[in-house]
Amino acid sequence: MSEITNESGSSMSSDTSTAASSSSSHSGAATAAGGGGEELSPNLFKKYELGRLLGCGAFAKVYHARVIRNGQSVAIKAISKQRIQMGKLAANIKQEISIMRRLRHPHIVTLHEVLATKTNVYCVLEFAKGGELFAKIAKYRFSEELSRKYFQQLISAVDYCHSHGVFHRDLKPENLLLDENWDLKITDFGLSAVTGQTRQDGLLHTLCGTPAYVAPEILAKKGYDGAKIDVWSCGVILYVLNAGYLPFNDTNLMAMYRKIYKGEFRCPKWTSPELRQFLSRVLDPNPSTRITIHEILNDQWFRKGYKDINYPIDKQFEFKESGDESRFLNAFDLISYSTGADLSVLFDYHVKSEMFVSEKSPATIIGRVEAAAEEEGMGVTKKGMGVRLHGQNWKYVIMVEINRLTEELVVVEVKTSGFGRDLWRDKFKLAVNDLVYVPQPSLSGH
Ligand code: ISQ
Repeated sequence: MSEITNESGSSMSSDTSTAASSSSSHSGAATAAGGGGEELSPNLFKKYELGRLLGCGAFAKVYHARVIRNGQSVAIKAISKQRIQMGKLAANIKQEISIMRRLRHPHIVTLHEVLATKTNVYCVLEFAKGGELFAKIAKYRFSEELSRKYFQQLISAVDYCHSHGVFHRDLKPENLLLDENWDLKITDFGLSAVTGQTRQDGLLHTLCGTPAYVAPEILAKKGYDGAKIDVWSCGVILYVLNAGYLPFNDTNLMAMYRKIYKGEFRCPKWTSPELRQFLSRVLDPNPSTRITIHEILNDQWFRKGYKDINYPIDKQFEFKESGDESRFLNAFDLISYSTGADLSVLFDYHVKSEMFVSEKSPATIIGRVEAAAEEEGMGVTKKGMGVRLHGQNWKYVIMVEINRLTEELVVVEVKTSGFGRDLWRDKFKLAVNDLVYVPQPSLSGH
């Protein structure tokens, strides 16, 4: 028997660690495993009957489930606590949960409740019966009207998020689901940032997002405006809805980045002149001239058939307001850290990557890195257009790789592990700081 805690902090007992039995009425549930590989009972928390696996990512698995009391469908996201013990990631999950609790919109997947065992955290989510929008795009080519309808629903939800100080930052078709009416539902706020995370310059600084959807200013790694990032991703999504394929794509990652950087895309022949014109304003590589959400909401192409969406609150699942915003997080914290063991050492091999763009030559950048390595007494091994720095007999490593982005610019990717990460942050970053390219606002927008 293991202890289960619900979002209000109260406890109940349930057998969650036993291997799944054949009592499940859903095929595919019999050997369901939690986000951490834990075997889940098909009778989860004596409250949910676990069904088939809907999807899985690096840190979580999503299952279909039914509320035993009323048979209602839900999606349960099982997140491995062992994996989220890695300081920052734990903060991400907590942030995801607290963000989702604050958002109520017809086109955003609702978080019903959060439960936890010693090993997993379970987010009980609204079930989107229609599955991934992405799967539909792969099957059908959408008409301009249908593309516009989904884009309108997307923008309505994104506008709502932004007005609540929340930026998604990882919008892509895979994060867009459809409900039983084939209406849009946005999910996965694991990478989103709240306004409070900006630095003094008011810009966000975490490298995030999926390459094909990443905005050019993220590549520049000089801080960016979360709202403009989301507008860019919405533009990529609109392009995919209309074309059925990505606007910026290449088997070579650097070639793809180059196209993103230049905002270089071609619309398929069936694209109307109005949509072409609109896309060029959304996929403007210059964030300062890129169309804003406010301007989108007033755009002629966008407004066709658009009715402002109301935000009805689903009373059945409405959270009881305790007036104490930290109550839930306290309960979550307690469970998260109650295993007692410091597992961070387990994840020391975990490699983290960050990038910056530079106008300097690879030789200049490598020279600067090597000089700093010498000061730190680290070993240096040259590798292609890059260098590997190692300390304490390769116990910690910093890998610096350089790739050309344009004729003038290179992308420097820095991979760190263990103590190497601290060293890069505290010593090396300072040594290369003045080599980082700062984009100049252009008047033409390109
Ligand atoms: C809701 N319904 C279907 C699939 C899902 C995947 C992730 C999160 C929520 C979901």
